[in-house]
Amino acid sequence: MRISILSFILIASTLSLFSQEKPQKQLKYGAQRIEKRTDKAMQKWRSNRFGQFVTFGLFSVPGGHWEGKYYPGAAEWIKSSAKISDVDYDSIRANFNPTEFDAPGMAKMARKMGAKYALITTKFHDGFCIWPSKYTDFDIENTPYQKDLLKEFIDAYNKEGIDVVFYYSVLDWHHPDWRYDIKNKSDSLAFKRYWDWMTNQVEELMTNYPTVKGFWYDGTWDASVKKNGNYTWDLMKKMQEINPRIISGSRLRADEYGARHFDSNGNMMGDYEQGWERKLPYKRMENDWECVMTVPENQWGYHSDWRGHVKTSTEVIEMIVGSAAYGGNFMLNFGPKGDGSIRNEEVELARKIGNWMDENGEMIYDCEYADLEMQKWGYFTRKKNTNTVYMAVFNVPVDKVLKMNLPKGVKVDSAEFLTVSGDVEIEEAAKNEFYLHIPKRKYREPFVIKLELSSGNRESMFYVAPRI
Ligand code: FHN
Repeated sequence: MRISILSFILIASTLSLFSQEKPQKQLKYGAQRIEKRTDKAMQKWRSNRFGQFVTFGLFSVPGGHWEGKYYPGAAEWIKSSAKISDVDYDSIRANFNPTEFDAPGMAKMARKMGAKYALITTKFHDGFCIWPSKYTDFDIENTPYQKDLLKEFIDAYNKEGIDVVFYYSVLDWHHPDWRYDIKNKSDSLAFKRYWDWMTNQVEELMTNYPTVKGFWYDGTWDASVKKNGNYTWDLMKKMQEINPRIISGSRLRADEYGARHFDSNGNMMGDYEQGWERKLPYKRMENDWECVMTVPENQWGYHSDWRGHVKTSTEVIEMIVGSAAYGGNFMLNFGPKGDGSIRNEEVELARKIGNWMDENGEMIYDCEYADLEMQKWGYFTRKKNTNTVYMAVFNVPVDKVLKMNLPKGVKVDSAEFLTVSGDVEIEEAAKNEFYLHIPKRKYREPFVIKLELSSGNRESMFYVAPRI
């Protein structure tokens, strides 16, 4: 008896220990808000769902080769991987002349691919700026090209109705005041100078290109940034002062304890989760999020010699769908060549994706997580704040029967192919279980079925979409 009382006390105290909420820290530089942003700018960002990432800069010239040697790593890192001296790297700048950079052509290609927003590397880790910056000579103005490439890009993309976001690397291999860590007073002073310089550049970008919708910061993982979380807060506030609608991902931020992306209380810092690089969550997400993806395994800047697996259009389409299905955005990277032209593989890929998006984009744009049990044949998305649900079918069962379990009381009122011909027959096979019979033939491409769902006699619909 004594033992059982003792064990009871032990179990009870253990349980109460687990049920206790983690003590929250008082943070000065943590998350700015807990809930999602609801303003128009963020709603637009969210409804975009699919975008184009453009990685372009001096590194696009060597394209993964230096002094006759092939470097298999990410081509945009060649300065670091080939240990190129500052002087040698600067010789690329002195000859940089991307005369084939056809911004209007690229923008048209992006629009036809279905991209609703685009991202471009304004300054990569190498520190080179693709706009004429009054804060550095290491910029496009000091190349044979001379013209403002960033302006060409943003004007052309905006003209095609595409929003533009700026990639900006905080890490800077070129600036003398950049520090990886802060070990003494002099590091601290240098890093402060660097941060002020960088803030000026951001202000310059926001002032000179006022239609920019957001900033995509990168290279924020070093100790210098983590030890100065307040700087990241200040930069965020500065941007909001200039443009209250500006959107910034979680990569910029660190709190006073050095926690990145999510503060020490677990709350996201920034407007969307920016950690999904070359991977997707494939689960319900609390926050807005975005995946950025390369075409080969890990090449962002132009590499003349792609080795290993190169993604097919079907794979990419599945990722676009897989992102929308879990309430996220998807960005596909393009790495123009050193002369500014786009490689054929990327042109072809964009064309194939565009064909599919043109017919099926209805299930991507302005769509959200459907809150339905995903099935082996593919993914559900749901048109925002409606009971219109889409099924994207990637794996067609041999018997051509698409099964689904729906929440209690939910019914399939109608089901029809979005673009392929033929009828879809609805069978209510069991309680909460529906079978869709599709024509018995070969399906060569992923296809979409549009459903109208209802909750029968129940008063409320099966899912009350959050009004975001
Ligand atoms: O180091 C970069 C890399 O080159 C590329 O730009 C990616 C894109 O998300 N970001 C960094 C690594 O996280």
